[in-house]
Amino acid sequence: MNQDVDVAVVGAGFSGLYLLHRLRQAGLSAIGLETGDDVGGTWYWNRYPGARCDVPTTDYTFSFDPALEDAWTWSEKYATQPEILAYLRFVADRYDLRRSIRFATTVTTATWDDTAQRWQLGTSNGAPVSCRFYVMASGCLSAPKPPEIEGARDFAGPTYLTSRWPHEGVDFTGKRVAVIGTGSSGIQAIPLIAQQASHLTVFQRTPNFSIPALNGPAPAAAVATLERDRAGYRERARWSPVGMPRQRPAEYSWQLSEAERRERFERGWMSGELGGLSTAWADAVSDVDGNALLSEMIRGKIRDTVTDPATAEALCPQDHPFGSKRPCLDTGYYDTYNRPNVKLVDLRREPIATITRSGIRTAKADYDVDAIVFATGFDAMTGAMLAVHPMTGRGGIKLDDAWADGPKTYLGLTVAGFPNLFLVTGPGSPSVLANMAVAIEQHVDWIVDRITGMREAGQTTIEATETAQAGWSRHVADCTGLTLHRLANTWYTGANMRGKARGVMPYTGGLGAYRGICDEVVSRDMLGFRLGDASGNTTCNDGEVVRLQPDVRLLLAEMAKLNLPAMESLGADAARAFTIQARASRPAGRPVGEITDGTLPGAGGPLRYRLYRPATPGPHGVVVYFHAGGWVLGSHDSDDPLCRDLCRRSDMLVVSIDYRHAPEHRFPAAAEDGYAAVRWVAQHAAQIGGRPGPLVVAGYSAGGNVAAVTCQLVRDRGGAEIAGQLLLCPVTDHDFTRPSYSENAQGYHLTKAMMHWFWDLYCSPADRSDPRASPLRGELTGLPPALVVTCEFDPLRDEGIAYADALAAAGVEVSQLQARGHIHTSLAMVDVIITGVGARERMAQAIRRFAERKIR
Ligand code: N01
Repeated sequence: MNQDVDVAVVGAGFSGLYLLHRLRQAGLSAIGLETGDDVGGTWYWNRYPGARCDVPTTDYTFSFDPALEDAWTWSEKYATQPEILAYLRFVADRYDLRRSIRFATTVTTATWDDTAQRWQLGTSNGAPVSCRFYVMASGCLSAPKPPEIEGARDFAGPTYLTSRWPHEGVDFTGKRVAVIGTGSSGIQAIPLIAQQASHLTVFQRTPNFSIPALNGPAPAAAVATLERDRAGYRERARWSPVGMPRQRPAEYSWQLSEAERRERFERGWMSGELGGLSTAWADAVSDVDGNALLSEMIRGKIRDTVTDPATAEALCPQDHPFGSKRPCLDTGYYDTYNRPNVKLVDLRREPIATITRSGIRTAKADYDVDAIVFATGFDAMTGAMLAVHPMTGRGGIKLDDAWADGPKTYLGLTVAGFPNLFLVTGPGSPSVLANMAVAIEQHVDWIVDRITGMREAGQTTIEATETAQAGWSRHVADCTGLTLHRLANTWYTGANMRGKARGVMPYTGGLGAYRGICDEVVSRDMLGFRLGDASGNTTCNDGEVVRLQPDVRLLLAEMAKLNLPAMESLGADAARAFTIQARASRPAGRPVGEITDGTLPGAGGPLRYRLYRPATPGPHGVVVYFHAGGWVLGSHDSDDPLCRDLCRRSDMLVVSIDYRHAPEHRFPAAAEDGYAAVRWVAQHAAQIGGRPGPLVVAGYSAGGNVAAVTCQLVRDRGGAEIAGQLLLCPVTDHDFTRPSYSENAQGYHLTKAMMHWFWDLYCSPADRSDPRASPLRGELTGLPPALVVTCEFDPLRDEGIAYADALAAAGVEVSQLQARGHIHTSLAMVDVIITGVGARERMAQAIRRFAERKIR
């Protein structure tokens, strides 16, 4: 006989408990299925010495019921496992949840019955379960990684897994103990085991970054902040990137002096919070250079603490940036290696050969021990879900086949092909990168709201579409590009498991942004879901919820809040003043070797230029650069961050020209100045410290127009040799009928109305077909090689592509970079739009290659 319920919930940890509570409140029948014999989830199993949370208890707690918060007081800043388990038992009792949970019960199989529109679950204990909705609340770190070390079964003494620790505890007094693994579990357990054991040998394969937890009572300031406005604090947490309201720094590492960086580092180190260091400066965990400074300071702390230099060096992580792998919080971890009874074995120098009857044999020695502790981690994020085997969706599809190349989900909540299955904190959701308590509440609320909403609408099935899921995978990957997680081999990427597909599994775009996206899916008529009723009728608003790059999306959202006036309504002078003011708020560009200003003769009088010289010894190849601004706005320094970036990445000298602007100087002033400037730079390359010979010409937007026109003029009139042209989102034509003008007419910074305004100020309609205004209409043969960069959400996209296609048709060597998810302005926003890094690198490589090919 089946047990029939509306919803089956697998797991009775934080997620399962809150789910059962909400489902019951909603009047749905539900059963919890839990392998353990009590509630607690990860806090039920991980009872090793030293186990604590690494998110402060002021944050690591349920927030759905203020009365619950009043009823419970945490005793420490970071609670121990017994206290967290006691809290979860308290929650289960308070809401009388145990009566809905079948303990000591593992879900063995799960099968979708398309006719009944129900899931059928096989269980290890008791009746099978038939449910309309099936929710895996089984945790991200709950399936232990099998010990994969040869000989593990041969050891004569006891072995322990940190994640399956005996309930009665273990007494290591007088014992020689080995600990294998130095992740969070190992790093928490090692100091306590060292205090008890007669001797401890730690077998470390990869050192981790760890910072002192400085545990104690919850800090008074944190408690006061919370108590002053608890509801407001919790709400800010829900919309914050990591589920904890914390200040984010505005300053980048290169804007701070060494002393300022040191001061911030020490403050972060003494904060006793993981976020204390990752927010030391704006690029601490998003940029390799900003991170290297931080990582080295942490290594300095390790060297200062550990007295034996060789041990200290072995403990210093060198193979991954801080934060790319989950950093640890510890209590006396590094000090432990100064104890006479502790030895570190560096498995990079002497790998484990086998475990023997009496201990561990490495490539260099035998270490005899009485007990072995495996702190070797988990089959993270997917392990517990795939442990339900088989999990069979619509048409017989198996989850392990669907995920053979890595997990694919929509929002980390659902899987195409698996109707009415929900995952709590599944792969593709912020989960382990956020405060789990807050992440879980968001997921549970979203799931229960969908189920109740469907009940009201008479719907019985919900399933993600393939389109939505593929779009989500792309967005998750785009977000990954904003972080350094891709640079480390970790359980985040599946790299800790032999044979597991690789890829960053959690959503790195931030919890607040993610919450907004989940809400958007609902407000856009359940975008990307197919909903059905009992008669087989379905509705589906198919599509991708996020098509912009994640940082572009955030930028546009922030700009929308500012409610800025339309540029074209301001008049040229006010628009100029406005853009100068706006520029002042952006990050200063990174240092280059030298920046100098000068003047050169233009077509109608002197023009200012700014010269960016690399820090490397010259002479350097030369790029003449024309700035953006619709022929109306900007100057030789207005694209400063982009010019610095091009200079640094290409190792070339960049000369940015302040060509004349409209409406004071209308067409063809800008074009003629472009030609004059290139000719002058070509003739004076050596004088300004550049390498004489062919130049590269580059330009962005209207500057791209000037660059393209200049190349045509130089071909026709001579006066310089051009090795190549870089055209970033160039204006190439005056035709407003191309699709990108209607698709991206507004909402993406540069608008169609602005382009009309720019054209009107610059060039009368009668002149617009002149190739000096619309280079697409000119003769294109014999032009220098080009890289044309276009952005997907730019009104100018299609004319850029048209120009590249026309160049190719005319026999010009041309490559295109079509930047997906970017807007007209995003690639120039260095250090703001991080996802533009790849495109900026490609542009720099291209100009360098143009120049080098000509030299050879
Ligand atoms: O597991 P891990 P964990 N031979 O995978 C090593 C959360 N957590 O249980 O890196 C030798 O991080 C492995 O070496 P390597 C937290 O999110 C939170 O410690 O693969 N060594 C590594 O050193 C955390 O990140 C809390 O080279 C082997 C270690 O074992 C996550 O859980 C507390 C090996 C495994 O580290 C996982 O942490 C605890 C082998 N064959 C955990 N196989 C808090 O809240 C593996 N290793 C504080």
